[in-house]
Amino acid sequence: MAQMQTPKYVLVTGGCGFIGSNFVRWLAREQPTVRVTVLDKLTYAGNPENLAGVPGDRVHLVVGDICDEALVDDLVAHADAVVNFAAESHNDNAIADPEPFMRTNVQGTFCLLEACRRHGVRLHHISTDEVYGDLALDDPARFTEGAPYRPSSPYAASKAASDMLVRAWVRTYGVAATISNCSNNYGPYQHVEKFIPRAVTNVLCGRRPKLYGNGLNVRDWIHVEDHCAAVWEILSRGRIGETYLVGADGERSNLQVLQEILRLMGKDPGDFDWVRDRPGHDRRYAIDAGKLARELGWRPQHSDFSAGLAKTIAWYRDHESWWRPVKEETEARYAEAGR
Ligand code: NAD
Ligand code: TDX
Repeated sequence: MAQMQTPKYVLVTGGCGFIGSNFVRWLAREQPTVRVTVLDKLTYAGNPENLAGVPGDRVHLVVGDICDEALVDDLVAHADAVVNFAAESHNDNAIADPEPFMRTNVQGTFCLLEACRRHGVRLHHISTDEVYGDLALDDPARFTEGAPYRPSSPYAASKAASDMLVRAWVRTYGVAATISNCSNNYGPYQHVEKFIPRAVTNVLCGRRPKLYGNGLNVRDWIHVEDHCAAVWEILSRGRIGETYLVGADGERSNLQVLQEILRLMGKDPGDFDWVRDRPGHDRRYAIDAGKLARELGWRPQHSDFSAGLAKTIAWYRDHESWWRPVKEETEARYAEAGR
Protein backbone atom coordinates (compact mmCIF):
# COMPACT_ATOMS: atom_id res chain seq x y z
CA MET A 1 0.00 0.00 0.00
CA ALA A 2 1.50 3.36 -1.03
CA GLN A 3 1.66 6.15 1.52
CA MET A 4 0.00 8.92 -0.44
CA GLN A 5 -0.43 11.53 2.28
CA THR A 6 2.27 14.16 2.53
CA PRO A 7 2.94 14.74 6.23
CA LYS A 8 2.42 18.27 7.56
CA TYR A 9 3.56 17.95 11.20
CA VAL A 10 6.77 15.99 11.45
CA LEU A 11 8.56 14.97 14.64
CA VAL A 12 12.29 14.74 13.85
CA THR A 13 14.23 12.93 16.55
CA GLY A 14 17.96 13.65 16.69
CA GLY A 15 17.34 16.82 14.67
CA CYS A 16 20.30 18.63 16.27
CA GLY A 17 22.81 16.06 15.01
CA PHE A 18 24.59 15.94 11.65
CA ILE A 19 22.03 14.33 9.31
CA GLY A 20 18.94 15.29 11.33
CA SER A 21 19.80 19.01 11.25
CA ASN A 22 20.59 18.85 7.53
CA PHE A 23 17.17 17.21 7.06
CA VAL A 24 15.41 19.98 9.02
CA ARG A 25 17.17 22.67 6.95
CA TRP A 26 16.36 20.73 3.76
CA LEU A 27 12.65 20.59 4.77
CA ALA A 28 12.56 24.31 5.60
CA ARG A 29 13.93 25.04 2.12
CA GLU A 30 12.20 22.39 -0.04
CA GLN A 31 8.92 21.76 1.85
CA PRO A 32 8.11 25.10 3.47
CA THR A 33 4.57 24.13 4.49
CA VAL A 34 5.83 21.33 6.75
CA ARG A 35 6.02 22.13 10.48
CA VAL A 36 8.75 20.38 12.45
CA THR A 37 9.25 19.53 16.09
CA VAL A 38 12.77 18.37 16.91
CA LEU A 39 13.25 16.06 19.89
CA ASP A 40 16.93 15.89 20.81
CA LYS A 41 18.75 14.97 24.02
CA LEU A 42 21.66 17.25 23.07
CA THR A 43 24.33 14.67 23.79
CA TYR A 44 27.94 15.55 22.90
CA ALA A 45 26.83 15.04 19.25
CA GLY A 46 23.83 17.39 19.29
CA ASN A 47 24.15 21.14 18.93
CA PRO A 48 21.16 23.53 18.75
CA GLU A 49 23.33 25.89 16.68
CA ASN A 50 22.95 23.33 13.87
CA LEU A 51 19.41 24.68 13.41
CA ALA A 52 20.41 28.36 13.39
CA GLY A 53 18.76 30.19 10.53
CA VAL A 54 15.74 27.87 10.24
CA PRO A 55 12.69 30.16 10.63
CA GLY A 56 11.19 29.87 14.13
CA ASP A 57 7.67 29.30 12.78
CA ARG A 58 8.89 26.15 10.98
CA VAL A 59 10.81 24.38 13.76
CA HIS A 60 10.38 23.96 17.47
CA LEU A 61 13.08 22.30 19.61
CA VAL A 62 12.20 20.07 22.56
CA VAL A 63 15.23 18.94 24.57
CA GLY A 64 14.62 15.39 25.75
CA ASP A 65 15.29 11.68 25.40
CA ILE A 66 13.63 9.27 22.94
CA CYS A 67 13.59 6.80 25.86
CA ASP A 68 11.31 9.14 27.88
CA GLU A 69 7.98 7.37 27.40
CA ALA A 70 5.68 10.16 28.61
CA LEU A 71 7.42 12.86 26.60
CA VAL A 72 7.57 10.73 23.45
CA ASP A 73 3.90 9.79 23.81
CA ASP A 74 2.86 13.43 24.00
CA LEU A 75 4.99 14.52 21.03
CA VAL A 76 4.00 11.59 18.81
CA ALA A 77 0.31 12.23 19.57
CA HIS A 78 0.69 15.70 18.03
CA ALA A 79 2.60 14.61 14.89
CA ASP A 80 1.42 12.95 11.71
CA ALA A 81 4.85 11.44 11.01
CA VAL A 82 8.05 10.70 12.90
CA VAL A 83 11.53 10.49 11.37
CA ASN A 84 13.97 8.83 13.75
CA PHE A 85 17.54 10.10 13.36
CA ALA A 86 18.28 9.97 17.11
CA ALA A 87 21.10 7.54 17.78
CA GLU A 88 24.53 7.03 19.17
CA SER A 89 26.33 6.97 15.83
CA HIS A 90 30.08 6.54 16.22
CA ASN A 91 31.76 3.14 15.96
CA ASP A 92 34.87 4.07 17.95
CA ASN A 93 32.71 5.24 20.88
CA ALA A 94 30.70 2.00 20.81
CA ILE A 95 33.90 -0.03 21.02
CA ALA A 96 34.96 1.96 24.11
CA ASP A 97 31.50 1.80 25.77
CA PRO A 98 28.56 0.08 24.06
CA GLU A 99 25.99 0.76 26.79
CA PRO A 100 24.56 4.09 25.50
CA PHE A 101 24.15 2.46 22.06
CA MET A 102 21.93 -0.26 23.46
CA ARG A 103 19.86 2.30 25.35
CA THR A 104 19.30 4.94 22.70
CA ASN A 105 19.41 2.83 19.56
CA VAL A 106 17.45 -0.18 20.81
CA GLN A 107 15.36 0.97 23.79
CA GLY A 108 14.74 4.38 22.18
CA THR A 109 13.44 2.84 18.94
CA PHE A 110 11.17 0.56 20.99
CA CYS A 111 9.79 3.60 22.82
CA LEU A 112 9.07 5.43 19.52
CA LEU A 113 7.44 2.34 18.00
CA GLU A 114 5.13 1.93 20.97
CA ALA A 115 4.04 5.57 20.77
CA CYS A 116 3.48 5.28 16.99
CA ARG A 117 1.43 2.13 17.61
CA ARG A 118 -0.73 3.81 20.27
CA HIS A 119 -1.45 6.85 18.12
CA GLY A 120 -1.44 5.31 14.63
CA VAL A 121 1.38 7.60 13.51
CA ARG A 122 3.65 6.99 10.49
CA LEU A 123 7.34 6.27 11.28
CA HIS A 124 10.42 6.44 9.10
CA HIS A 125 13.43 4.84 10.76
CA ILE A 126 16.93 5.91 9.70
CA SER A 127 19.41 3.07 9.62
CA THR A 128 22.76 2.22 8.13
CA ASP A 129 24.40 -0.10 5.60
CA GLU A 130 26.55 -1.41 8.47
CA VAL A 131 23.76 -3.80 9.49
CA TYR A 132 24.75 -5.95 6.48
CA GLY A 133 28.32 -6.46 7.72
CA ASP A 134 31.07 -6.02 5.17
CA LEU A 135 32.09 -7.16 1.70
CA ALA A 136 35.48 -8.37 0.48
CA LEU A 137 37.50 -5.73 -1.39
CA ASP A 138 37.46 -7.82 -4.59
CA ASP A 139 33.79 -8.88 -4.37
CA PRO A 140 31.77 -7.47 -7.29
CA ALA A 141 28.59 -7.64 -5.14
CA ARG A 142 26.88 -4.70 -3.46
CA PHE A 143 24.30 -4.69 -0.65
CA THR A 144 20.64 -4.95 -1.67
CA GLU A 145 17.48 -4.86 0.46
CA GLY A 146 17.48 -8.68 0.67
CA ALA A 147 21.06 -9.01 1.98
CA PRO A 148 21.33 -10.93 5.26
CA TYR A 149 21.89 -8.97 8.49
CA ARG A 150 25.47 -9.64 9.66
CA PRO A 151 26.50 -6.73 11.91
CA SER A 152 30.12 -6.88 13.01
CA SER A 153 30.42 -4.03 15.54
CA PRO A 154 28.47 -3.08 18.69
CA TYR A 155 27.16 0.02 16.90
CA ALA A 156 26.01 -1.99 13.85
CA ALA A 157 24.45 -4.63 16.12
CA SER A 158 22.44 -1.95 17.94
CA LYS A 159 21.20 -0.53 14.61
CA ALA A 160 20.37 -4.03 13.33
CA ALA A 161 18.37 -4.68 16.51
CA SER A 162 16.42 -1.45 16.02
CA ASP A 163 15.61 -2.41 12.39
CA MET A 164 14.35 -5.80 13.57
CA LEU A 165 12.02 -4.12 16.05
CA VAL A 166 10.61 -1.88 13.30
CA ARG A 167 9.99 -4.85 11.00
CA ALA A 168 8.26 -6.80 13.79
CA TRP A 169 6.04 -3.85 14.74
CA VAL A 170 4.96 -3.47 11.12
CA ARG A 171 4.09 -7.15 10.80
CA THR A 172 2.48 -7.73 14.21
CA TYR A 173 0.81 -4.40 14.99
CA GLY A 174 0.49 -2.87 11.53
CA VAL A 175 2.62 0.16 12.42
CA ALA A 176 3.01 2.26 9.26
CA ALA A 177 6.80 2.23 9.16
CA THR A 178 9.57 2.28 6.57
CA ILE A 179 13.34 1.88 6.99
CA SER A 180 16.24 3.34 5.02
CA ASN A 181 19.78 2.01 5.24
CA CYS A 182 22.23 4.59 3.97
CA SER A 183 25.96 4.57 3.31
CA ASN A 184 28.56 6.99 4.74
CA ASN A 185 27.39 10.62 4.66
CA TYR A 186 29.60 13.69 4.33
CA GLY A 187 28.86 17.41 4.34
CA PRO A 188 28.47 20.34 6.74
CA TYR A 189 27.73 19.98 10.48
CA GLN A 190 29.33 16.53 10.84
CA HIS A 191 31.01 16.02 14.20
CA VAL A 192 34.82 16.20 14.17
CA GLU A 193 35.06 12.64 15.53
CA LYS A 194 34.14 11.29 12.05
CA PHE A 195 36.77 10.55 9.39
CA ILE A 196 36.37 13.42 6.90
CA PRO A 197 35.79 16.27 9.41
CA ARG A 198 38.53 14.90 11.66
CA ALA A 199 41.06 14.88 8.82
CA VAL A 200 40.03 18.33 7.55
CA THR A 201 40.11 19.98 10.99
CA ASN A 202 43.39 18.27 11.83
CA VAL A 203 44.93 19.92 8.77
CA LEU A 204 43.30 23.24 9.71
CA CYS A 205 44.88 23.11 13.18
CA GLY A 206 48.30 21.98 12.01
CA ARG A 207 47.92 18.34 13.10
CA ARG A 208 48.55 15.35 10.84
CA PRO A 209 45.41 13.36 9.86
CA LYS A 210 45.27 9.72 10.98
CA LEU A 211 44.63 6.70 8.76
CA TYR A 212 43.52 3.42 10.38
CA GLY A 213 45.18 0.10 9.53
CA ASN A 214 46.36 -0.18 5.92
CA GLY A 215 43.95 2.52 4.65
CA LEU A 216 42.42 0.15 2.10
CA ASN A 217 38.98 -0.12 3.76
CA VAL A 218 36.31 1.13 1.37
CA ARG A 219 33.35 3.37 2.25
CA ASP A 220 30.53 4.34 -0.16
CA TRP A 221 30.22 8.13 0.21
CA ILE A 222 27.03 10.14 -0.29
CA HIS A 223 26.44 13.85 0.24
CA VAL A 224 24.12 14.43 3.19
CA GLU A 225 21.71 16.53 1.07
CA ASP A 226 21.13 13.56 -1.23
CA HIS A 227 20.34 11.39 1.80
CA CYS A 228 17.87 14.04 3.06
CA ALA A 229 16.04 14.15 -0.28
CA ALA A 230 15.80 10.33 -0.28
CA VAL A 231 14.33 10.32 3.23
CA TRP A 232 11.62 12.76 2.16
CA GLU A 233 10.72 10.67 -0.90
CA ILE A 234 10.41 7.54 1.23
CA LEU A 235 8.47 9.31 3.98
CA SER A 236 5.95 10.84 1.60
CA ARG A 237 5.72 8.16 -1.14
CA GLY A 238 7.42 4.98 0.08
CA ARG A 239 5.58 1.69 0.48
CA ILE A 240 4.74 0.89 4.09
CA GLY A 241 6.74 -1.96 5.55
CA GLU A 242 9.51 -1.61 2.96
CA THR A 243 13.23 -1.08 3.34
CA TYR A 244 15.09 1.21 0.92
CA LEU A 245 18.86 1.33 0.51
CA VAL A 246 20.33 4.79 -0.08
CA GLY A 247 23.71 5.28 -1.75
CA ALA A 248 25.35 7.30 -4.52
CA ASP A 249 27.90 4.94 -6.16
CA GLY A 250 30.64 6.64 -4.16
CA GLU A 251 33.02 3.78 -3.29
CA ARG A 252 36.52 4.95 -2.33
CA SER A 253 39.27 3.63 -0.09
CA ASN A 254 40.05 5.68 3.02
CA LEU A 255 43.52 6.29 1.58
CA GLN A 256 42.00 7.77 -1.62
CA VAL A 257 39.68 10.03 0.41
CA LEU A 258 42.47 11.24 2.66
CA GLN A 259 44.82 11.96 -0.25
CA GLU A 260 42.04 13.89 -2.01
CA ILE A 261 41.53 15.99 1.14
CA LEU A 262 45.28 16.65 1.34
CA ARG A 263 45.40 17.61 -2.34
CA LEU A 264 42.44 19.98 -2.02
CA MET A 265 44.05 21.56 1.06
CA GLY A 266 47.40 22.08 -0.69
CA LYS A 267 49.31 19.47 1.35
CA ASP A 268 51.70 16.71 0.37
CA PRO A 269 49.95 13.31 -0.21
CA GLY A 270 52.17 11.78 2.51
CA ASP A 271 51.28 14.34 5.19
CA PHE A 272 49.41 11.93 7.47
CA ASP A 273 50.09 9.28 10.17
CA TRP A 274 49.27 5.59 9.96
CA VAL A 275 47.64 4.55 13.27
CA ARG A 276 46.57 1.22 14.68
CA ASP A 277 43.45 -0.32 13.21
CA ARG A 278 39.93 -0.22 14.65
CA PRO A 279 39.07 -3.65 16.17
CA GLY A 280 36.66 -5.56 13.90
CA HIS A 281 37.10 -2.87 11.20
CA ASP A 282 34.63 -3.55 8.34
CA ARG A 283 36.49 -3.81 5.04
CA ARG A 284 34.01 -2.53 2.49
CA TYR A 285 30.47 -1.19 2.22
CA ALA A 286 28.75 -0.84 -1.17
CA ILE A 287 25.12 0.06 -1.83
CA ASP A 288 22.86 -0.83 -4.75
CA ALA A 289 20.20 1.92 -4.58
CA GLY A 290 18.29 0.59 -7.62
CA LYS A 291 15.02 0.02 -5.75
CA LEU A 292 14.86 3.64 -4.58
CA ALA A 293 15.55 4.85 -8.13
CA ARG A 294 13.01 2.49 -9.74
CA GLU A 295 10.16 2.96 -7.25
CA LEU A 296 10.52 6.59 -6.24
CA GLY A 297 12.65 8.10 -9.00
CA TRP A 298 15.31 9.31 -6.56
CA ARG A 299 18.76 10.11 -8.01
CA PRO A 300 21.73 11.70 -6.21
CA GLN A 301 22.36 15.30 -7.27
CA HIS A 302 25.86 15.67 -5.76
CA SER A 303 27.61 13.19 -8.03
CA ASP A 304 30.99 14.98 -8.15
CA PHE A 305 32.70 13.78 -4.95
CA SER A 306 35.74 16.09 -5.28
CA ALA A 307 33.48 19.14 -5.70
CA GLY A 308 31.38 18.10 -2.67
CA LEU A 309 34.53 17.51 -0.65
CA ALA A 310 35.96 20.91 -1.63
CA LYS A 311 32.74 22.63 -0.49
CA THR A 312 32.78 20.65 2.76
CA ILE A 313 36.41 21.67 3.42
CA ALA A 314 35.43 25.31 2.78
CA TRP A 315 32.54 24.96 5.26
CA TYR A 316 34.89 23.74 8.02
CA ARG A 317 37.37 26.52 7.17
CA ASP A 318 34.57 29.11 7.48
CA HIS A 319 33.00 27.63 10.65
CA GLU A 320 35.94 27.24 13.01
CA SER A 321 33.86 28.62 15.91
CA TRP A 322 31.47 25.67 15.42
CA TRP A 323 34.07 22.87 15.69
CA ARG A 324 36.95 24.41 17.67
CA PRO A 325 35.27 24.07 21.14
CA VAL A 326 35.03 20.25 20.83
CA LYS A 327 38.21 19.54 18.88
CA GLU A 328 40.63 19.11 21.81
CA GLU A 329 38.37 16.79 23.83
CA THR A 330 37.70 14.68 20.71
CA GLU A 331 41.41 14.29 20.00
CA ALA A 332 42.07 13.51 23.69
CA ARG A 333 39.60 10.58 23.40
CA TYR A 334 41.41 9.35 20.27
CA ALA A 335 44.79 9.66 21.99
CA GLU A 336 43.53 7.39 24.79
CA ALA A 337 42.52 4.76 22.20
CA GLY A 338 45.87 5.09 20.41
CA ARG A 339 44.21 6.36 17.23
P1 NAD B 1 24.90 12.27 15.13
O1 NAD B 1 25.65 11.53 16.19
O2 NAD B 1 25.55 13.43 14.45
O3 NAD B 1 23.53 12.83 15.72
C1 NAD B 1 22.72 12.08 16.59
C2 NAD B 1 21.74 13.05 17.26
O4 NAD B 1 20.87 12.27 18.12
C3 NAD B 1 22.40 14.11 18.16
O5 NAD B 1 21.81 15.36 17.95
C4 NAD B 1 22.12 13.60 19.58
O6 NAD B 1 22.05 14.64 20.54
C5 NAD B 1 20.78 12.90 19.39
N1 NAD B 1 20.52 11.86 20.40
C6 NAD B 1 21.38 10.90 20.81
N2 NAD B 1 20.78 10.15 21.76
C7 NAD B 1 19.51 10.63 21.92
C8 NAD B 1 18.41 10.26 22.72
N3 NAD B 1 18.48 9.23 23.58
N4 NAD B 1 17.26 10.97 22.63
C9 NAD B 1 17.18 12.03 21.77
N5 NAD B 1 18.20 12.44 20.99
C10 NAD B 1 19.35 11.74 21.05
O7 NAD B 1 24.45 11.16 14.08
P2 NAD B 1 24.26 11.26 12.50
O8 NAD B 1 25.54 10.97 11.85
O9 NAD B 1 23.50 12.48 12.18
O10 NAD B 1 23.32 9.98 12.27
C11 NAD B 1 21.90 10.08 12.32
C12 NAD B 1 21.30 8.72 12.01
O11 NAD B 1 21.73 8.30 10.72
C13 NAD B 1 21.73 7.62 12.97
O12 NAD B 1 20.62 6.77 13.18
C14 NAD B 1 22.81 6.86 12.23
O13 NAD B 1 22.84 5.52 12.62
C15 NAD B 1 22.31 7.00 10.81
N6 NAD B 1 23.33 6.93 9.74
C16 NAD B 1 24.41 7.77 9.77
C17 NAD B 1 25.34 7.73 8.73
C18 NAD B 1 26.54 8.65 8.71
O14 NAD B 1 27.36 8.54 7.80
N7 NAD B 1 26.68 9.60 9.63
C19 NAD B 1 25.15 6.85 7.67
C20 NAD B 1 24.04 6.01 7.68
C21 NAD B 1 23.13 6.06 8.72
O1 TDX C 1 40.68 9.28 11.93
C1 TDX C 1 40.14 8.34 11.31
N1 TDX C 1 40.88 7.62 10.41
C2 TDX C 1 40.35 6.59 9.68
O2 TDX C 1 41.07 5.96 8.89
C3 TDX C 1 38.75 8.01 11.48
C4 TDX C 1 37.91 8.76 12.48
C5 TDX C 1 38.24 6.98 10.73
N2 TDX C 1 39.00 6.28 9.86
C6 TDX C 1 38.39 5.23 9.00
C7 TDX C 1 37.47 4.24 9.68
C8 TDX C 1 36.44 3.94 8.60
O3 TDX C 1 36.92 2.91 7.74
O4 TDX C 1 37.55 5.94 8.07
C9 TDX C 1 36.34 5.23 7.79
C10 TDX C 1 35.14 6.07 8.17
O5 TDX C 1 35.12 6.18 9.58
P1 TDX C 1 33.92 6.90 10.38
O6 TDX C 1 33.80 8.31 9.90
O7 TDX C 1 34.12 6.65 11.83
O8 TDX C 1 32.62 6.14 9.79
P2 TDX C 1 32.16 4.59 9.79
O9 TDX C 1 32.73 3.83 10.92
O10 TDX C 1 32.34 4.07 8.40
O11 TDX C 1 30.58 4.80 10.10
C11 TDX C 1 29.85 5.87 9.47
O12 TDX C 1 29.08 5.38 8.40
C12 TDX C 1 28.00 4.55 8.72
C13 TDX C 1 28.94 6.58 10.47
O13 TDX C 1 29.73 7.07 11.54
C14 TDX C 1 27.87 5.67 10.95
O14 TDX C 1 26.97 6.37 11.81
C15 TDX C 1 27.11 5.15 9.78
O15 TDX C 1 26.16 4.22 10.20
